Amino acid sequence: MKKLAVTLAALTAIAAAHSAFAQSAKPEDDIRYRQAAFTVMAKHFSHLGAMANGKVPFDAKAAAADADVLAVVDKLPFTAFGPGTDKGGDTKAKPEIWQKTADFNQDRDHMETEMGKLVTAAKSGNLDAIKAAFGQTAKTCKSCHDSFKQK
Ligand code: ASC
Repeated sequence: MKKLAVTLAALTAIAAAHSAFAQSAKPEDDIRYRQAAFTVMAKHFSHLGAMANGKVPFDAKAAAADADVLAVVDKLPFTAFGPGTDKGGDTKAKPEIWQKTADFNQDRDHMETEMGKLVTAAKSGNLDAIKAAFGQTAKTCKSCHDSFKQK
C-alpha cells in the first residue's frame, strides 16, 4: 500500500510537470515562455558540452547541477506550443509544428529520452558517459531544429 502511494505520488508529479501548462492569455506570452525555457536548457546543455569537449575543465559537481536543471527544464518548452501560438509574437517556430504535431511530439520524446541518459551520466560524474550522451542528445536537438525551426 505504501509502495502504491509512493508510485502514485511520483506519477502525479510527472503528470503535473507535463501539464505545467504555460497557456497564457496572449500567444506572445507562450512564445516568450518557451523561448526562455529553451534558453535555460541551452545554457546548461552547452555547459555540459563544453566540459565534454574539453573547452572548460571537468567539474563533476557543476555537471550534476546542470543535470538537475535539465531534468526539469527539458519538459517546459513543450507546454507552450498550444493551438494559436504559431503566430502573435517573434517566433522561429515553423507552421509544421501544428501541422505535423505527431512528428513534432516524436522528436520531443526522442530528445527527452536522450536527455534522460545525459542527466544520468552527468549525475554519475563519468566524463566518458557524458561525452557519449551529450553527442546523442545534440543530434536530437539538431534534427528537430532542421524540421521545425526557421533558420
Ligand atoms: C546547443 C544548443 C542547441 C543545440 C544544437 C545541437 O547547445 O543551443 O540548439 O546544442 O546546436 O545541434
